[in-house]
Amino acid sequence: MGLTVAEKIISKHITEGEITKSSPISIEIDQTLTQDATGTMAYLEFEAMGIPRVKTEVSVSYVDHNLLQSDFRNPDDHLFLQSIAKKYGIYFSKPGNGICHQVHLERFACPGKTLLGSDSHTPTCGGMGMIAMGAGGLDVAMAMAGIPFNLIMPKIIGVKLTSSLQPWVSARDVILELLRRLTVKGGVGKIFEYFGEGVKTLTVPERATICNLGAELGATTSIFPSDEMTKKFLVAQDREKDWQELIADNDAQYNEIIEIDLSQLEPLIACPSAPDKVQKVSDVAGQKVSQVIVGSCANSSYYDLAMVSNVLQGRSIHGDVSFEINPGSKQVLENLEENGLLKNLIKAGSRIHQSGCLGCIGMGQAPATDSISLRTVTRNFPGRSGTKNDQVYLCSPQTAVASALSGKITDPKDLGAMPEVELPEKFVINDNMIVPPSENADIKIIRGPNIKPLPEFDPLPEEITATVLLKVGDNITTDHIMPAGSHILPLRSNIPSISQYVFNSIDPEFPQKALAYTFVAILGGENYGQGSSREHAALAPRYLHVRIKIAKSFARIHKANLINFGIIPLTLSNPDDYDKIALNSTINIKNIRTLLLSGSNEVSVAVNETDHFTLNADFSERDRKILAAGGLLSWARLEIL
Ligand code: MIC
Ligand code: SF4
Repeated sequence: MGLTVAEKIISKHITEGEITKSSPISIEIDQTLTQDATGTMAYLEFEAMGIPRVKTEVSVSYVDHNLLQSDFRNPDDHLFLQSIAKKYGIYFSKPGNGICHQVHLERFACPGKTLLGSDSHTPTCGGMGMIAMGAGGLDVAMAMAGIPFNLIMPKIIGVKLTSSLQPWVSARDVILELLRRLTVKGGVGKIFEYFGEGVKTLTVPERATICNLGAELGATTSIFPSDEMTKKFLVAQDREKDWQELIADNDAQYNEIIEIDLSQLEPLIACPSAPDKVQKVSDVAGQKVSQVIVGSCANSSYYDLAMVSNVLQGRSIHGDVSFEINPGSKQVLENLEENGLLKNLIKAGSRIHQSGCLGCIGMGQAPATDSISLRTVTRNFPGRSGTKNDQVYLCSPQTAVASALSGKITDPKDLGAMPEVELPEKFVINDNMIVPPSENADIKIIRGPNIKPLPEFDPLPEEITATVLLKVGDNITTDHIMPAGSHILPLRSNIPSISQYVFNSIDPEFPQKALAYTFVAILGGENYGQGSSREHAALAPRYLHVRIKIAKSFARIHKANLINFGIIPLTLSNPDDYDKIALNSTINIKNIRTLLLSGSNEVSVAVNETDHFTLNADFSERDRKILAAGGLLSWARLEIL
């Protein structure tokens, strides 16, 4: 039987398990990436392993999330990251060089390779024909130490693209269409592999946009083949040597096939406050907008900003709109300048910021009260923009610029003929903001006073009696659990301090209450922990004595992070039991350690000493040992390091 592209890459990298769906597998990781917000912790974890130099082919440390040096803490983190990179054999992408996924796609991504990144949008590089996955920082630290990555072999969904996009309809609309059809939990446990004639019409950055936002489906990753289009992009990046053809065999079998006729798509938009609340732009057109942002790892490539520039030529942004450009990378900015495209942006009245995540993660650019903000960013979870009750809509750069011109949500087709965008045959390449690792390992690590050591955690006891201190509904995001934004991001390397913000928007008293108990439990609904890969959403609750999470279902990366930090994620065997467990109930699980280690798939809990429920304990053998040891680092120290 023939193989899909994903299966071809996985079979070259597999070290344990079978390439059949649902089998636990381990795969070798060729490349890693970290960003500053998850990276400081990942490198503290890597240091704790005592390995002298990374064992990957390429590891890159990016600084893109927190660029706001409002006091010493942020620049201290940057220096820490730079010195660690030098010492351990890691490339360092300086603050201002761009968003990790955009820069990685331009300068490091290679067809056929595996990439693990401590950021949930790592699948962006699937646009280059690689298996690129998001994970918690500790999993990335393990990969840097040469330890294979463990996951459950996902289902492979073939997405057949036919025909080609109409003018003004973009790659963004392709993935918005999938989000409309499948919702934010429709991709859990799946790889989306694109094939069909329509694929050939999409450039690598367009493919990257689609793979990037596959993360919002909850997918493990998304992937395109590596073909002539891929070669063209690599030639333009002066990296032709990295190209190899990689296409699915004719008789490859997908677990399921979804078809999208590109010519039938219209401009789409995700309404507040979830990436899957998708409607046609024409159905919500006419609402007044006060802020429009083109940026983020989803949509700030050269093509995106060149399109915006061409649309703006000879025009002016509407008087009531703040129009902001967050370029994906310095390369994008430099090439716009080289090709005379920056001037249209400036003349039209755009606010041009440095390359980075910025408002996408609430680092500035908060919208005004009761106003609509239209963004090309990845997520519009409630409050993520930094404003309470925000109204953030997500759309393509084409829809964004059309709306910035008219002052209201506008279908770009209303602008008449779409301008052509010419992609450079060769980009201007200037890697002077990427610092290569040092050959000399005798480097002093610079550690500012805000960088605190990793907390140590106890092994799992035999019996747990925990209090349910929080009961939440479906689709709780890691932004709810461990918020980001300009006050909180500087604390990412200081667990005692950052833990004070856990569940801040749901129950600001949670941290104080939790510390008063020995064990705390949390009850959630479906898709608990969707969104960001931030391991702080597991690490900080663990610091606050959370030891059990019970939910109807969990998002993949969050579940892995919970296990990595010794919090037991259990699912309700009967979802109706959710209503029977009240806030402040006491939960008792006897023999938990023995049950887990014996491979039992079920545990019985006593609620308030009277009711008894069965919970599913769906774990691999390795997960069980990690939970018993109290977390991945303790287990690794015992068994593999
Ligand atoms: C995000 O988009 O939510 C982030 C910020 O990039 C996160 C990482 C983080 O919280 O540091 C992600 O997607 O993993
Ligand atoms: Fe940065 Fe936003 Fe992309 Fe996350 S989603 S990596 S915050 S640009």
